[in-house]
Amino acid sequence: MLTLHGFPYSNYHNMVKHALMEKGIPFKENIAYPQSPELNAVTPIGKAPAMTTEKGTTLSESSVLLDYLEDAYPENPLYPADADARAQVRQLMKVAELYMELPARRLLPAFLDWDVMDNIPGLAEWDAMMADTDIARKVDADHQANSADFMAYLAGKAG
Ligand SMILES: N[C@@H](CCC(=O)N[C@@H](CS)C(=O)NCC(=O)O)C(=O)O
Repeated sequence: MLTLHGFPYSNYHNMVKHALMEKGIPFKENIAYPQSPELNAVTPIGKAPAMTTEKGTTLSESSVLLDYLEDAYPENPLYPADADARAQVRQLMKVAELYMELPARRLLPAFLDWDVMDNIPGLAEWDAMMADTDIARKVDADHQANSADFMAYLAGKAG
């Protein structure tokens, strides 16, 4: 059985876990924290999540894991069938990762100091934008859940 390695409060871990659950793929969850011996044993960079496939291959990077699940388990697709629409979903995933999650992640230390948070201009507008998790559906004609939904939604949760 496929194993997902990571920890429950990781947004990246949860992107992949949501995809596994939505697609109905049986999996084991191995709770492992960044840079721990358990995680370092299955991924060269020690970040969560990582995955051990049914063939025993170890993989890391959440977008790679999402693509792998779609390729290996095509039932209950999380990407549209049309190549252009698929590219648009992947575009949203990339935008969510590079320009939403990674900048938002820099704010995490500020959670330790609420005065800092109160003084960040535009934070309320950012939160409102991130609450609109339907962004991926706007380019997905069949209005089914897709991998960009999970990536955009959980990128928002990280901030
Ligand atoms: N680009 C990676 C990022 C994963 C990542 O940063 N995971 C965090 C946990 S949410 C982590 O392991 N951080 C510890 C570290 O960077 O050493 C992915 O998409 O999987």
